Amino acid sequence: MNNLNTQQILQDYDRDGVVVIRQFLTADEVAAVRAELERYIREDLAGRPADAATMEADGKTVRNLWRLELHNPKLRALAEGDDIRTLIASLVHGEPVLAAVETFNKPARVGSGVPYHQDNAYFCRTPPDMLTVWIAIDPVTPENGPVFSVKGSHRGGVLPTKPSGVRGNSIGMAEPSTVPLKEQFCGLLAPGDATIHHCKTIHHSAPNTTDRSRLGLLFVFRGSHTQTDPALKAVYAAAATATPPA
Ligand SMILES: O=C(O)CCC(=O)C(=O)O
Repeated sequence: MNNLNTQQILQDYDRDGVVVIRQFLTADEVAAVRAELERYIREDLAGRPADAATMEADGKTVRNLWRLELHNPKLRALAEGDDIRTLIASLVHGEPVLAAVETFNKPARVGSGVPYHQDNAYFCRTPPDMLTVWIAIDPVTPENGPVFSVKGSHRGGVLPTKPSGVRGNSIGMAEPSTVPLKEQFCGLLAPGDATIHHCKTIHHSAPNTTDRSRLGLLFVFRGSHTQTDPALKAVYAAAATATPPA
């Protein structure tokens, strides 16, 4: 990881609920992640349970890999590196627990969009000390479906939801944000750059209609002091049953 200005990261994250960190992974780490993901899809995925992946509508291209913290020791070890844990501890206000390692592949031409949502509608934790580190493995451009976030939205509650019918993103917001796209934070990233977003930050992304994929690797952490919120969990369970992820 690059030398970090932790104070600046904390300040931006607290204010906006999303922060960008350039060169979070080195070029060598990005190359190793890409090679490992390609190998995993080619050699291991068929032997994993159905909930290890969500496919795009073509039925053959990977939209998401899930539960890599269980299925892939190399990627788990990367997420659990000391530098990352130290940074995350200050953002989740406690001891970080790695909750998930996953991908949003957004493949060329067939990569689907992600509806407006807040992650805590899925994570259901209280207090909401949970976040996602979203690491670009491919360049993220205005054209290939960058993640847009509504700055400051983490300071409100979890807004009303509705089942989205989108495989891999079963629960969306009942109403999209009224903040115009041009005022939202747009995560334009070079390979190795990352964003970190709070679990209540409203975000979404468009389909990828370009000829280049937009692969993102995600590390999700929670503070060890967080608990499941039963009310949020009941709403999520109903949506996940209506649209199973795999
Ligand atoms: O990668 C995307 O397009 C969406 C990612 C997302 O929803 C998330 O990081 O929680």
